[in-house]
Amino acid sequence: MSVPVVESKTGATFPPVLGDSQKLCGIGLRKKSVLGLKNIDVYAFGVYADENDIKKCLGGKFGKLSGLELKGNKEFSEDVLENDISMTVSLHIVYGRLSIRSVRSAFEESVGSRLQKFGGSDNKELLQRFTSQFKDEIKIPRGSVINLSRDKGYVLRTSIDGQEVGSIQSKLLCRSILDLYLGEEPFDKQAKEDIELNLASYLHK
Ligand code: DAO
Ligand code: DAO
Ligand code: DAO
Repeated sequence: MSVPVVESKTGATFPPVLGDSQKLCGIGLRKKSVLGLKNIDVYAFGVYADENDIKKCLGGKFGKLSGLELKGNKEFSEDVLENDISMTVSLHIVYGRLSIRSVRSAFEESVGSRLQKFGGSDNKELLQRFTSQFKDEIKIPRGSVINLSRDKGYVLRTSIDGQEVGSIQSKLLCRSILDLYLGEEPFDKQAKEDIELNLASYLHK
């Protein structure tokens, strides 16, 4: 993708490249049902990945397969999640009344279930250390951009509107967060397919 991509329902606009090497692979929408009554759009998201990392980490194993053969290939998506590939998920907040309290509880539900799935039972401390950073006075108005980046060495770095708010080295946490978008039960299935197809295309460039 070489021009900004606009998410049609929300108008959120994603630059084609982040930093100097991460390319936009696909966009989607995170919804949440409230009390089983209505679905609210919480944020639009874009997933970015470093093309060179993809080639370096996965080219040997998957480079000979065509895009079609890689589509829906579980091992390929698993390896994208597991390897030391620089990636960013960029969240563009569209819900206008987001409180830190609801971020904290959504996080515990979505990320917490993955921490349990991939890390076993004893991750309460990691989760708590993490959510304790979500201070009540932080404001996340509509239009805020939260970037969650997996840097080299499985460091998860978080920024809000370009201001770094924290970083933590945890392969498990990186994996659990990316799993929300690229795992077996993604927030947006169509987005996951688009992202995987683009990731696969980097192998052949
Ligand atoms: O106002 O109670 C409400 C509904 C809020 C839903 C919030 C979902 C939060 C999703 C996580 C956002 C992460 C930035
Ligand atoms: O959509 O369920 C979800 C969770 C996505 C990850 C949320 C990360 C929120 C980071 C907010 C930082 C505030 C200090
Ligand atoms: O305890 O080592 C530490 C510092 C942890 C900083 C965590 C910052 C969390 C920012 C929110 C990220 C949401 C994915």
